[in-house]
Amino acid sequence: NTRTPLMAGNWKMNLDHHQATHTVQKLAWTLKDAKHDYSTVEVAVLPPFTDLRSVQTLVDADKLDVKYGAQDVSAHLEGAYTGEISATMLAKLGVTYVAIGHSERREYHAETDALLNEKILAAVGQGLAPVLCVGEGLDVRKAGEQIPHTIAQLQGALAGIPATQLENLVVAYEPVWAIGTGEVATPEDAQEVCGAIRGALGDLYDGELADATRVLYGGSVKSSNVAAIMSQPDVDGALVGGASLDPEEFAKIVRYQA
Ligand code: G2H
Repeated sequence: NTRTPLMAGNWKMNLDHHQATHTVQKLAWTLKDAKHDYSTVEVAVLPPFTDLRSVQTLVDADKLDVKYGAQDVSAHLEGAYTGEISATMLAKLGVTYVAIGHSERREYHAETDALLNEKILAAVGQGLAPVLCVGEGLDVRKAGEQIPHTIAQLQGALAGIPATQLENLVVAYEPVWAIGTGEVATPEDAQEVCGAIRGALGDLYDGELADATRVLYGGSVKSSNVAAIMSQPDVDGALVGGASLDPEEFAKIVRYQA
């Protein structure tokens, strides 16, 4: 396949803007020392909103190949929505990616598939690449319903959005039971659902879109387990939480082939 692997660090609510600058600088230096070729594995960080301007300034000044993104976006483009951040604002900051529907947003902010659908439209309308997060909780996994559950989330979030707007779509499969728990899905578990996601994209759209869309795995990825997960044919990268806060560890994850 022609999909360039993507390693995206989801910092969640960690690292202030000083720490963000240090972390990205250290990551870039470590990858430079390792002579990392960013065209073989793409690297992105998703810092808190308050860090984005600092990260942009650093990336521009040092001409870094590290991309950056946001962890959420408003469904609205402007107006009386106190506390929200729009896709237009993110686009102005040079943001490439935006996570949409992370399980922590679904759980703590009651985000529904219908809302995520609007957020995806807002993001792609401003040229941002959505990283749509899907995945089942433990009860669903125990019932063996992980595929229908995850595909229903995918269908709900993409409902009515034409393929022409999804050229930059990324999907992240994050089994909730594996998030921040140290409990990692087996490579076969990851492949099973990532493959089903690609199949569903083919059914919803066509083989071309399914083939071009990167499907990431997320959930307790670290340097010691990333290679096995990446060996699976339908896993095109990782959404990394805790392990992305340490730039040396994250660089090792990026360099999983080395
Ligand atoms: C899942 C993941 C990053 P962690 O939330 O999105 O976090 O790697 O800490 O399990």
